[in-house]
Amino acid sequence: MTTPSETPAHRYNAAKANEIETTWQRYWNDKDTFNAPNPVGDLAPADGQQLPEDKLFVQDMFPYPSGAGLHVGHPLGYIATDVFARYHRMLGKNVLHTLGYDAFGLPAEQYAIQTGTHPRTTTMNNIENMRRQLGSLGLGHDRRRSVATTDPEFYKWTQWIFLQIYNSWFDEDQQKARPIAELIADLESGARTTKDGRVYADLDDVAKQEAVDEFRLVYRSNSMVNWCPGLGTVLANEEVTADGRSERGNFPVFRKRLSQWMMRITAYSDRLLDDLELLDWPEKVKSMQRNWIGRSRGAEVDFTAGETTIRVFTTRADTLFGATYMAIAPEAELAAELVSDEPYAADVDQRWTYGAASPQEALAAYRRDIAAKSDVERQENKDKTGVFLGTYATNPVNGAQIPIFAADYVLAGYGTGALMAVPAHDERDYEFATAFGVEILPVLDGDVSEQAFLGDAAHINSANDSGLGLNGLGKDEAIAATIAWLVDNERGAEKIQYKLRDWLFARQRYWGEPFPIVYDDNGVAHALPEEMLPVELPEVDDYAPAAHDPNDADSEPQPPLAKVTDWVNVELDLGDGPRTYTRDTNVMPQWAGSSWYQLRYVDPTNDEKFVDLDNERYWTGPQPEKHGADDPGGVDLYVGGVEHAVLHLLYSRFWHKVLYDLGHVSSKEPYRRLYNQGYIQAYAYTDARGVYVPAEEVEERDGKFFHGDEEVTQEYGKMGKSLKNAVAPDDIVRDFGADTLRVYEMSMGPLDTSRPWATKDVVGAHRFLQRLWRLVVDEDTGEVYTVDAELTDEDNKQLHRTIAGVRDDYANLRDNTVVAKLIEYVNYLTKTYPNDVPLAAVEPLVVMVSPLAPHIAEELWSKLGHDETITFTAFPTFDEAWLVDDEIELPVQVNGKVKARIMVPADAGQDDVVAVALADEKVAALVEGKNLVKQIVVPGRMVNLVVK
Ligand code: ANZ
Repeated sequence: MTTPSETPAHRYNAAKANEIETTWQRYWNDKDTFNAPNPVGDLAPADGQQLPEDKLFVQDMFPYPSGAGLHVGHPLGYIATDVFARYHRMLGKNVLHTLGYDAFGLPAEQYAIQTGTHPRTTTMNNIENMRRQLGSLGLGHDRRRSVATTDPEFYKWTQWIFLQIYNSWFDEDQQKARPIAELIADLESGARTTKDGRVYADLDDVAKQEAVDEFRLVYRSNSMVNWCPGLGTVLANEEVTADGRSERGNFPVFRKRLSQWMMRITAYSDRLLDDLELLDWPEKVKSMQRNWIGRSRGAEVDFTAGETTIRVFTTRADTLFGATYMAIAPEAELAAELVSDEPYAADVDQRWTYGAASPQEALAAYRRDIAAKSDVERQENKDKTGVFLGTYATNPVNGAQIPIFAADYVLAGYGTGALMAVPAHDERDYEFATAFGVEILPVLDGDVSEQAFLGDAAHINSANDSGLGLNGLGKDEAIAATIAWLVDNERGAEKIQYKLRDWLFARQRYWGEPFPIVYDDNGVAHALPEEMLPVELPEVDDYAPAAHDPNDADSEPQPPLAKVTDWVNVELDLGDGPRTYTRDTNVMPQWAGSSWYQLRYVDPTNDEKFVDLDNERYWTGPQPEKHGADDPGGVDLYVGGVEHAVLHLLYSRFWHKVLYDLGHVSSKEPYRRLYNQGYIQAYAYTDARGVYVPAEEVEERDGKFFHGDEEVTQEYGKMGKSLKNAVAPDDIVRDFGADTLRVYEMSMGPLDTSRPWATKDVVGAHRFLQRLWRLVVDEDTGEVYTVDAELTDEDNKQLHRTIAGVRDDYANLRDNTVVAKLIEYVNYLTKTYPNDVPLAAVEPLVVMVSPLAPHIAEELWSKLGHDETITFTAFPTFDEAWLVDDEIELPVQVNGKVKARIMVPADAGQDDVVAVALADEKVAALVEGKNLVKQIVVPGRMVNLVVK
């Protein structure tokens, strides 16, 4: 935007806005305006001054410092939290608000592999760029608290927390984590036995260590992972395509059992589920967490096949009489145990044999074919597959002999990895039974001719000679009766099952936190003592994991760190003299740092502890007086996208609970209140080939869209570089100023809904700020217009209403309606006082504007004669008296129909109201010459006149 020569010298335009913004951003930086003091430690006030008891900790979800920089969609939440933080500073609260960087991860590493640039260099550059972009928006962050997960001073504590978790076990009786030393003491004294019931004292040293390891909250396990030899790494399920290849590179992916670090999050299933009740979170997110944890109540039932017991988990024990086959996860040990070593009988159904001569061959071929399928695929595939194992099981309730299959819709990792199939009443079993010609036997009184009957109905065909009779019973009674019978006959028990799996906690990559673990000559793992932290990432020249023959399923991952032999092999004294060890060469997954960063914000420079308990208690401790007796504590407001509903928010709750159990924090939960902001979306345009064209070059003509002469197709959705529709905040700041961008983004609609970006609408927000400026400042001279006049009653009414409404809106994150109310008030003042606005009307306005548009507010505030920043000025209060309407409108009914509306004083008596009604022209005409037989006044609501 250029400034034509006739433009007044002191007009609020882009140039003016940029000048003001630079000035105030520098001021805030120089004065450390947004530094929030701590009770104790480095960040405590120097003079020992008391902190305000009232505090607010507001936090944005941790961004990844991407090389692409920010587009205008990213700061939506950051602006909203800044407005919220600024508002609360004006209420006298000590406000903690900062922003750090979740900076480990794949993009920097991929870039390093391609270019040889150290990921730290890339990461630091990206952080620098983001800081600059965010700084230009005037976000009031405490910069001392801005951490990056990649800083050794930060990841030292990530490793320390890992060790806390590693050195703990979960006491089922107390339902909490306890130090592993307490377990060892119990084992040594004989108060407890090992997991498999052995006496600890009888074991040798290695067996002792193994027995203890089985209890730890961090453990190594052989688990199935997606191994991609071509990329040299294991992949997450989301990184594998439907046909079992890597999303990146299109290499084959194999399901492989690998020894991996796991975290025992499942120990916390009940607490993670039950404590959701304590949280002020969107119901949607709570229910996503509930589903993810997936607690089902059911029963375990034992079937037998020869010597072998097949234990299944079922939520419908009441349907046992309808079990007509069993299905086992193909990769389960049990399948190998049960498979017959005889060839298939000559009369076996051909559909059951997988084209093989024997069950063993069939199972082997089947296992190979499904190795690459993901769990989701296996569950959702309607075309059921499987192989008959050549053996039969005995149904415990009626002795029926039912065939046993291996089928991939049974998951190895859920329940017992085996199920009793009741095709009549389970959709997946129905599909399988239909495909394989297995009997479908109804045990509920419903139609099963076309599909499984899933409704509720009385039981049929369900009785045996040994005291179990379910016929005629409903579901709950029948389940209870069956379980009681199973328990009496020692064939089963009640069981609670969870969907939640333990957390696979290792990656074979470079750019992550190294594990504080070394192995001795016997391969026994040792946790490093605290003094040896951080274990720093070694410098390397080659960031790539060792590649393998892409088709070699038997190859083993060799992480990049394994190549750094002089780092891997170390001599350490772990208490028994110097010895040589080898380091663990995995790194932690990207979720590690974000699982606890809020605690570091609280005490970022503490080098004695990850957070001092006094500081933690002040910022995130429970506040029963304020939030009720059940308050778990935690960050006061956490704002971010709903895409983090499960993983991040479940992992951080888990870590927090362990830290709570061990006494390191006073809060039970990391985030007391969660708010999901919507997204800024945008139109994108594709040409005839389906290729994106730059959105800013597209023109609309007669409802059609053109790029040059070519008509293009409009889509609506995400904003991003690849869609060529990203708008950089830098451009909007340059063309309008940061305050305009802030006001525009906040005014687009309710914060929790998504909205389309429209650069052409930004000017509306800019004009509002221009009007505000003009109300106070003479555009020609730069002098202020304000006068020391008394406010009229109408002025007071407008002002106090605005204050009341705006306070309520700010407190509830309704910044869009704040903007609407401020616009209205500015318009009122502009009309009433074009160039002599009373100071008493305009000072509170400037204060009210300041959370939204802090730079212009600071400038006006200083023009109005204040020397100090507006940041801590008390937010205006209102007088209730000005909120009551002195006149109200009432409808007047004559013989039941509304005929007129009258204005009466709010406190008018009944007789006065009737008098005003009768004086109304229309009413008078209707009443004239008639008898007024009844007059009813419903105060504040209406007048009803009956005439004859
Ligand atoms: C018999 C039955 C009859 C079942 C019926 C359901 C309906 P939720 O509720 O999700 O916990 N199941 C058990 N183990 C399985 C595994 N490893 N892979 C796939 N499915 C498995 O699911 C529990 C039900 O899922 C169990 O109850 C079992 O089928 C199946 F009319 O048993 B049911």
